[in-house]
Amino acid sequence: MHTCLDLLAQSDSSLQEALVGEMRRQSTGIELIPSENYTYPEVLCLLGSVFTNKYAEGYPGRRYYGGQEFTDVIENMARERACAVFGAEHANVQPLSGSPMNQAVYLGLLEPGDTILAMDLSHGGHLTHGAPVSHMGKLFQFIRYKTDPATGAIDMDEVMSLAKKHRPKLVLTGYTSYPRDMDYAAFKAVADSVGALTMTDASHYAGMVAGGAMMNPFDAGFDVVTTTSHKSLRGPRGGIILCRKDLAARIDKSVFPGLQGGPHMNVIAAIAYTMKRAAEPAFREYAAHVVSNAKALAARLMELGADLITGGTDNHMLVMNTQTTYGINGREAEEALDAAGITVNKQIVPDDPNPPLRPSGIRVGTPAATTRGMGNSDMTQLADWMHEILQHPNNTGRIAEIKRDVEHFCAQFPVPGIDMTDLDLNS
Ligand code: DSN
Repeated sequence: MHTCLDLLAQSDSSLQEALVGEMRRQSTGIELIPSENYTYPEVLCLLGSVFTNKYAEGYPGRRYYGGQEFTDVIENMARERACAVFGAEHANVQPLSGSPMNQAVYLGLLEPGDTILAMDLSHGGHLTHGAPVSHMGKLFQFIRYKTDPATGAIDMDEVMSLAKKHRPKLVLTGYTSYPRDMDYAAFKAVADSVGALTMTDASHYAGMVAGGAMMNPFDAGFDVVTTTSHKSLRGPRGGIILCRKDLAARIDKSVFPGLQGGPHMNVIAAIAYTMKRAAEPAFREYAAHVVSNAKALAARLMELGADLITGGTDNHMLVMNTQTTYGINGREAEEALDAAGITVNKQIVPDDPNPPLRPSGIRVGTPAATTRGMGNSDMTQLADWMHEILQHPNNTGRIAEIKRDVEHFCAQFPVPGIDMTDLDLNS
């Protein structure tokens, strides 16, 4: 980052100051938002590369502008590597991020007004899975399945009965706030029983699928898998649609020219790099470690009395009901932890009686902490700090002490891509 900081020092010192501030925040605090991660230094380099200058509407070999000899190389590389990592027949790496990625699938494979069976937002689904406030929720007829109140797990009997009743054209799995793996074979059976297509939005857990630590929906015969590239995969902020070969033309046409214009070629270069890393043996170790860290964190928090949705985790995240555990809402919990340099996000829980900006819980995840090299015993320390803070969220003196301990602890775990000597610049 030297060049960037040096350049900004000459031309925009206010921006340089904010950048150094963010670098310091990321280095001295513990990132536990399950959808965040620290990307590779090579990804930061490619994002800031001259590929950002290039327009490349179309696809490799079929572009609407000249000068594509290198953009074609990187896009083909990204597509081929993504197919190899996930065992897919076709990949589209142009979606600008997660929302257009999912929209492109619905618009490419369905007609407006068609029915989609997907997970309810408050039970862990995503806005693009048909929340009434989303444009997709207005354009398509979404039927929402929920989790079983007794276990917190998806109720497959309910999924089957909703499918029989509403006969969806698409059965959608995937989540942003649910701490378990999916029974893809059961979802496929539901879809087959009504002749529906199957899709998983694996954005949160694609890193664990790539690394073999969670199940791969294609093994159960799924038609489409979507994923953002910046969460557990550690890549740039982008989207990838993986699908069967016979759906490829409809998907590609839906992304461009249906929904988007020029692809972000700097992001596609970075996705190519991310897929190379995801295929390496070290990534398998990383994926397993993310899950073992989440289990260690969950185990210690539960030992201390935490009420976790589904009573634990099989993936990279846990969802805690802070209202029932500590008598505080998710916003109060998020703010108290933030004051100690521990970053989580407030989260609605199933059928939450509270509104989204003051929900009943928080979401906690381990991809970023694992990237920094934190291990199972570090998770115990983290849980102990979290418990103490959440028990006494107004004890500002003690929280300030914990913040100092957190900073000291974090100094052992450098953030990839951040040179600590840069942080002295504006201190
Ligand atoms: N914002 C992402 C998440 O945190 O889960 C999903 O889009």
